[in-house]
Amino acid sequence: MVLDKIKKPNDVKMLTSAECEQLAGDIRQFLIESLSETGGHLASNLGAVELTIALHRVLDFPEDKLIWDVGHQAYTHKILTGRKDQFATLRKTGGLSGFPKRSESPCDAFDTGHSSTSISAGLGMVQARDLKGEDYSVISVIGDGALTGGMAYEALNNAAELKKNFIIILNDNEMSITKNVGGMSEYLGNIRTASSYTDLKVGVTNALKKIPKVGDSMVDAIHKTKSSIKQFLIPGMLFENMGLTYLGPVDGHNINQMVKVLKEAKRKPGPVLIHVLTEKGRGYVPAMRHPARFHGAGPFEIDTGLPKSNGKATYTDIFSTVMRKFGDREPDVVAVSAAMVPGTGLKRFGNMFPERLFDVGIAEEHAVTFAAGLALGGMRPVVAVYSSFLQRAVDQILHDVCMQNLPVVFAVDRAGLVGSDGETHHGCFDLTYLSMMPNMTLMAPKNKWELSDMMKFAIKQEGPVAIRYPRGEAYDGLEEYRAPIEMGKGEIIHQGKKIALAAIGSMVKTAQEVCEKLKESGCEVTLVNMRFVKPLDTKLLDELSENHDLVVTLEENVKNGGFGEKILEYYSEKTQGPKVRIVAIEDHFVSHGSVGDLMKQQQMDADSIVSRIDRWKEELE
Ligand SMILES: Cc1ncc(C[n+]2csc(CCOP(=O)(O)OP(=O)(O)O)c2C)c(N)n1
Repeated sequence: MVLDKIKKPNDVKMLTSAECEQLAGDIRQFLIESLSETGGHLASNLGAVELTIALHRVLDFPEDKLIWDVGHQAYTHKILTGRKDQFATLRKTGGLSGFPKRSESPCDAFDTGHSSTSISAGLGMVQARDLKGEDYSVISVIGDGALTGGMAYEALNNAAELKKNFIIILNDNEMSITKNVGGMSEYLGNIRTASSYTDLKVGVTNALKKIPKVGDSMVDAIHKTKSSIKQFLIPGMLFENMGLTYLGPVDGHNINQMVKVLKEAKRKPGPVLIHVLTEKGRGYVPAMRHPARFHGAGPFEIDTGLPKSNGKATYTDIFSTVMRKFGDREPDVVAVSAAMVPGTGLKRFGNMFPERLFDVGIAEEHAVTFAAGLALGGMRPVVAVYSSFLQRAVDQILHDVCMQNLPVVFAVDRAGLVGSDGETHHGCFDLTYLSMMPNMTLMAPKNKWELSDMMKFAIKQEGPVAIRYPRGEAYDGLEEYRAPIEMGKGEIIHQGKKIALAAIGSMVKTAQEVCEKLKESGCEVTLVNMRFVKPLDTKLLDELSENHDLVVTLEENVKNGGFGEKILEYYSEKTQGPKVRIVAIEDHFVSHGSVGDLMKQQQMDADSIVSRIDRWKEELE
């Protein structure tokens, strides 16, 4: 195998062109086999194999800086920089990250995970390089999906202004996670179509040039006009008009062609955009047929492409079912997604009510303000976004929704620790950033029934409401606790004394385990499901203070500004009250791994919490 010759960065430069072709095949085989065991972003990586090889033929690592947008397509880069042997640990606790990490390799120039940052980061490096008088290449690779994100345009605008040597590669596979959306995507589609006439265009230009005396000036004139003929002759006019040199479109599976264009781009002064056409899932039929399913896949059977395990209903499934019911019964309900229709469970709603689902692209900020407009127009928008991506839209939630007290429901999926995607994707800040906003109502369900009940409650409110729920299997315990949802009211699940566990959302299940363990050791403990982070059930907190010395709060969120701190603050204003101890994520970023392992690391699993409570009890005695 040619792949065996690749041991360290830059080894790929020693190969012949023919060996590079074989290397691409070897890497594909390796990725399919390895990811069938570990799971990972298969389809995007299969599409970027030749592109990455070409980049590694031209660039020197670690001197040159290569920035991968989102970073989910950087597996070949990891392989070519000596990390192949760690792939069995991909996305596992203590193992290789699924995204670029500067801490993992000096060849990873910038940590990514959230979309559309690569051009900004690259441009910053370019500017720093020139200020320091240094000499290296900076290349940002951005997908057509990531190019739907606003930051990418802000950065392109700035790149055109700064006029620095900078290469941007647009990896265009016509797909975001699902089919890409929007006007830019359509524009790129037109270039693709026009490019099938490349030979004809060259022919036309050459023919014009041959016309004696006027030929050359005619070609020049066409270049200077804004006519559609120009688009026919020069694709990428939009980028050219902005001040970037456009090269392409280039076949993203032809290594030699890409090497040639990359070398040309390095020679050109100013910012250059290379438009590369690739195919998502290339080389593995199930991924080519179902690129969305293989965007971020769990372990799968290689022969069939089917997942190795089929779990129980997830919170996303429950949300999906409720939305379908809303679709039938509530004609004003509309749904907004930022490029995550299948992931957030909106696919079925979209199939049934296509005119009421809006996929706005990877544009969380726009999604939220767009929803504000929908609400003002009399609709009942539900914005379904992953917790970590909603961070992008903090100001839009605050300024455009909360300040005007608009009835927008935020379905905040993947809240808490998400596991293998790691620190860029953990949704552990939302309780903090959502609870600080005036007018916001903030809830988290303890189990699958409560999510459904909370959704029905939320859609009836006259102001903004956020419901946050975790990734994965929905808890189906505590079914008998289904008192109607009332604004700002929690529920007592088990009445004890002295110690109370006040839990929110996913931590109610953990608190239930803690409660059982404490009861076994003879401790009479109270278990409360708070339901609301905002407004807090202060009446219930007052009741707890009457016969409890210690209130332990439990949340899957950072401690800073979270649920526990709110309870602590509430009691701190009383002359007398129980001691409060907070179980939450401390002031650090949490890496990737299984959720179980990560919860242990954070001392947030039931056993660790029991030990902590034992210590806290001793401190109080
Ligand atoms: C801010 C943000 N929102 C959503 C996502 C989820 N996400 C990851 S990759 C992706 C699609 C990216 O499409 P593209 O850039 O074309 O890359 P491809 O996978 O097609 O190679 C999305 C929506 C994200 N990473 N960041």
